[in-house]
Amino acid sequence: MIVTTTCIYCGVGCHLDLHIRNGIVIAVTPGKRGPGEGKLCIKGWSAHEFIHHPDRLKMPLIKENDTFREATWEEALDLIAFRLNEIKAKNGPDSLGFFSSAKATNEDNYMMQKLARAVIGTNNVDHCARLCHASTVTGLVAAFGSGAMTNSQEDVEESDVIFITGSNTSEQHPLIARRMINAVKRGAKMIIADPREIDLSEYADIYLQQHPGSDVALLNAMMYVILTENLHDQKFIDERTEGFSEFKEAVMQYAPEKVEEITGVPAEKIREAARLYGSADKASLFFSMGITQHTTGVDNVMSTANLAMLTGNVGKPGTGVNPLRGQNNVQGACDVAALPNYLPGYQSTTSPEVRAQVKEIWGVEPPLNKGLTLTEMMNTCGDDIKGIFVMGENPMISDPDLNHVEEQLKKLDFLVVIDIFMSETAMLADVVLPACSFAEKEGTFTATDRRVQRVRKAIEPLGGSMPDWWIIQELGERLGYERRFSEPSEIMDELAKMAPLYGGISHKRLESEDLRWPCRDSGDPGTHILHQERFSRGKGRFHAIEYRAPAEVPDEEYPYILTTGRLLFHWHTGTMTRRSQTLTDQVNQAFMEINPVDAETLGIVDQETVNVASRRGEIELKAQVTDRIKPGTVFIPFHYAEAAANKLTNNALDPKAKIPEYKVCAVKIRKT
Ligand SMILES: Nc1nc2c(c(=O)[nH]1)N[C@H]1C(S)=C(S)[C@@H](COP(=O)(O)OP(=O)(O)OC[C@H]3O[C@@H](n4cnc5c(=O)[nH]c(N)nc54)[C@H](O)[C@@H]3O)O[C@H]1N2
Ligand SMILES: Nc1nc2c(c(=O)[nH]1)N[C@H]1C(S)=C(S)[C@@H](COP(=O)(O)OP(=O)(O)OC[C@H]3O[C@@H](n4cnc5c(=O)[nH]c(N)nc54)[C@H](O)[C@@H]3O)O[C@H]1N2
Ligand code: SF4
Ligand SMILES: [Mo]
Repeated sequence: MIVTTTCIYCGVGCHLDLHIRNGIVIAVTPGKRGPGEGKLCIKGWSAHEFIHHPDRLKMPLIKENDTFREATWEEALDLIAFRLNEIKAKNGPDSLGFFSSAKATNEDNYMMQKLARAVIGTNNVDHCARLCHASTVTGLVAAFGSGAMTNSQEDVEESDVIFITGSNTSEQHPLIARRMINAVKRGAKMIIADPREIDLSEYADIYLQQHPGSDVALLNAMMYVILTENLHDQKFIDERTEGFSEFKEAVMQYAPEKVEEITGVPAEKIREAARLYGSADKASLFFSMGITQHTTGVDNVMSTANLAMLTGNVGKPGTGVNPLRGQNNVQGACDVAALPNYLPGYQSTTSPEVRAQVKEIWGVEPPLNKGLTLTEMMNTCGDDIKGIFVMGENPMISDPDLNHVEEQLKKLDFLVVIDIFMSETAMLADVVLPACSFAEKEGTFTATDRRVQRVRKAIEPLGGSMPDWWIIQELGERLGYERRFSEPSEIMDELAKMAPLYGGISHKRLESEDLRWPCRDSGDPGTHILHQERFSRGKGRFHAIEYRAPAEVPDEEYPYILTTGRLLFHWHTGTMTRRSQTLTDQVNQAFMEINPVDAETLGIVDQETVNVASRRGEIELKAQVTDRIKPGTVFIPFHYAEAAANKLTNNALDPKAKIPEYKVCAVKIRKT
């Protein structure tokens, strides 16, 4: 039997054909339709390997005297309901926090934010988007009125110039990189700006290797050149935007010669890149974590929006500002409002009309108090926050400054984790609940380009595991809320009633149609390109942005910049990919990339073990000597618990989006 579903790993959203024999998923082949166009990357091909892993959680677990014992669902859910009620009665609803999951379906996430809001009565609900594209949502909402990718994946093949910055596309969004390469083969030009030489640089006409954290200066200098050489689109600026004159005044302070000192990129190369992007008929811009994960994340994002508006590259095919969303369903988790400051469909938590409509559907009024972000909840454990309920996140590896995270989580009165494996975070929990994997449940994921796609049940739940939406509904019932849904399609119908962006989306339609939101009613075919006639907010807004240095810069004691990220073969905290033979055969050991010049200064040879320390912690791992990375900067992937990069990273946050600065901190390195 073959069941077609959507890939569990990245936001490209390739279709997987799961091959089932005797209730076991024995292989994956590419689905014929969908964004992958009949192709998959290696993670997709091996996505079945973790599903039946013997480590899968099979029964609810309750911790007693520091050890877990198995429990029935009844007992575990009763206990959780009792403890949540107790904490709420004593400290109020805002003493509880909910971490939702970009790995789970839209329906699971909708249920989670509804549990927080309608059942408990708090807006304290958030998820890993905070660590990821929070700055995108804040920055692009301010500039355009919508935080989503403006264009569609296939659309990049129409670009004349593709500008990629802070996205290692061929490793992190492989099937989008494939389309970019197709475009280059067809004659498109490519510009890459990245402190680390990524595989796609091979195809780049211009490669800029800026210092980490210097993007505002770099983008401002490109815009300086575009303005002084008259490459801007005055008609677009006049008709479609506002705020141009303050913006221009700010940018005119960033001559490439001055910016060369801040970025380390020769002025002439900045000019070349600006001319290429500025004179294109259709230029598209792609970014990801290299832009967002900074204390200046929102500024960086707004700068990309400035550049696109300045040259009229929004609202047409082959153009746009395209934040590549990471997790399989991070776009959807945001859409359904697993975020503290929105109701489903990015509707205001304070608007009286929205609140009235939500009340009518939910039967209870949504809370008015301002919700805390994930990073704020983590920082206030033990004080404001007494209990945290986690679904499908592993902050004990993925949050910044892990020693601090551990200290904080240990201050809680109560921690619940729902996961498919015993993650490092689950180990700290009072109760652990076993979730079904994506292969065992129905639902939808929303891909990076707003495309809502079906997830289909291919096998029965393994062990005693249950789907996340079911678990939350059971808990909600114990907390006094009615049981409404017998299957996920009904949850989607409630979402569609509430969120106009999803108004026309149903499981039934998705069987035969490719729908991208906004899709407002049953006759709406969905939207491939946003902001075509007008921006979502009316006029596009330019922002005057000044360069600010990262929160922590190298000094005598900590002389190197550490930047962190990921590899093609592994997924975040490794719970799934490190249980996949095909992927661990490729690489399964922590390492740090260091430039030969720095290696020589430190007397380090390739594959030697080194100790890397920041002000917050230290780890030991192998040095990989390579000139992919520039002198003065080192790179560590954050997948490995045994040498966790996040023991070193800085918990400094962007003031608006509250995203941590994963991409820059100061470290020292020594031989062991
Ligand atoms: N194989 C695999 N794929 C994944 C993931 C995974 O874990 N494994 N995770 C998914 C998720 S959730 C996400 S969010 C995406 C992330 O996808 P990406 O953002 O592409 O991945 P990263 O490795 O975090 O870093 C991106 C790039 O930013 C560069 N960079 C570092 N500092 C700076 C800077 O200051 N400025 C600029 N302009 N660039 C900088 C890095 O050198 C790197 O090339 O990937 C998704 N895809
Ligand atoms: N140093 C550094 N740290 C980073 C980053 C970085 O670039 N550098 N990037 C950040 C980014 S962009 C992100 S998105 C975060 C990711 O951080 P996390 O979301 O914490 O990382 P994941 O490993 O994807 O965790 C997902 C969890 O969900 C579980 N899971 C899988 N499927 C299901 C399911 O159906 N139901 C349930 N309940 N659980 C399931 C998995 O086993 C896993 O434990 O990491 C952030 N951390
Ligand atoms: S590109 Fe992304 S969605 Fe496609 S197979 Fe690879 S991980 Fe899955
Ligand atoms: Mo992410």
